[in-house]
Amino acid sequence: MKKICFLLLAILGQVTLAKVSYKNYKVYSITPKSEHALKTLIDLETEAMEFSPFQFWHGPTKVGHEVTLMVGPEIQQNIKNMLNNSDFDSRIMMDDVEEKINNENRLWRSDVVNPVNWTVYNTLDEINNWLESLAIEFPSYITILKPGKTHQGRDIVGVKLDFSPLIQKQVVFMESNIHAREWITSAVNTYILDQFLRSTQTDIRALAQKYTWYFFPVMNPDGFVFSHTENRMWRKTRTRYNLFCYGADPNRNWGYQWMNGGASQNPCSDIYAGPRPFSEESVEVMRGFIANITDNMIAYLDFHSFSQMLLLPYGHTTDPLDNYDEMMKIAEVAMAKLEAVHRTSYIFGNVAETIYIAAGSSMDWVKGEFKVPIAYTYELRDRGQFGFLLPAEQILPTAEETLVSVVSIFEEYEKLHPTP
Ligand code: 0X9
Ligand code: ZN
Repeated sequence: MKKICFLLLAILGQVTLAKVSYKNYKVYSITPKSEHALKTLIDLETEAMEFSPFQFWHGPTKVGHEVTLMVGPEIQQNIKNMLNNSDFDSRIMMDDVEEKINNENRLWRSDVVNPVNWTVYNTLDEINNWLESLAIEFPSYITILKPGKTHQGRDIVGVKLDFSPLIQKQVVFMESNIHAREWITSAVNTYILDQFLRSTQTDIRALAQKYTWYFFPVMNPDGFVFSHTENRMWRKTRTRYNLFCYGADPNRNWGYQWMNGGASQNPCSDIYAGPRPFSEESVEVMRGFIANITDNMIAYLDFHSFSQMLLLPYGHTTDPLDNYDEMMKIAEVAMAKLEAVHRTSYIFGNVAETIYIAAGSSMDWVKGEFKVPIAYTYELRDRGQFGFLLPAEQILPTAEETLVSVVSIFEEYEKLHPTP
């Protein structure tokens, strides 16, 4: 009996204390070719628990649509058996996830006071300290914002950038890292902010000065810290929902078409929508903040990874938006400009059509409630070679090409709606 208790304690200790290892985890790209194959994948997804030795990076949606599945060594053989069937197309995308995690940040890390330089991925403290340093360096233009706290008591930190605070302008909101593990997204967001402050390029200067900007590089600080310290593949918030499972998906928790497709009521699922809309403190805080600045909001951009896509609302339906044609036209030009920088190709279109049905996102809430004219979700690099574990040497090129496309979005919009 004593022995068993000891063993149990040891296992629990493993589970709660040690950093999760993904040694010998593989990532499969799988395409279900029949309804039966699709159902097998959906059943597997429903089974997923917090400590299951597998995790969907992109969940099953429909026949013919690619799924990304990470698989631990203990069930490798079972998955192989499952896939050994003409109902599935499959290939291995990644051989050892832990090796990719170890290589992700391997560049030289400077020990100067300010380590945000887009050659490594930064921690929450580093990002927040950097934002504070901008407020000191550019006191006339930058205001630090702390609209409230997360479930674990962390500040959600953002900045307002305004080059002419006395003149009222339209507002743009830029969010990233609502999903914890998508580290490239806050790196790109902070790069854009930095360029708006320092670039001497005329098109960038003109854009920066034209609007009032809100940057929130880390929308989900609790999850982000957890993805740095405990589990690199963490996606959700950190609210405890039962004995084993934590977190709701903060991009399924917003109160527009909540739970209307592509979301789950299982607290152990990676797309758990939460017990009710705005149940997550961080989401509730940002709802209050954003609702106060929408009067004059012209654009809402949110950054995710990975897949190389530019997505238009909505996530619950394939019905076109009121300004669908315009949004598609702008996307086409912006993605061509993006591709011209480093030959990175993007696809674009409605969320539900291009990626999958997904209701309850921040972008859909902003678009649905406030009819903000420009609303896009980026799925940044790559297409799956590294997935969420994009090597740090790709931060700068990813950020450069994304900035070019952001400039283009606003230029194209201006052409369609010239300001007098
Ligand atoms: O599933 C998501 O939340 C996003 N993809 S990710 O792989 N980064 O998790 C897609 C968001 C789709 N956006 C809307 N529903 N508007
Ligand atoms: Zn995401």
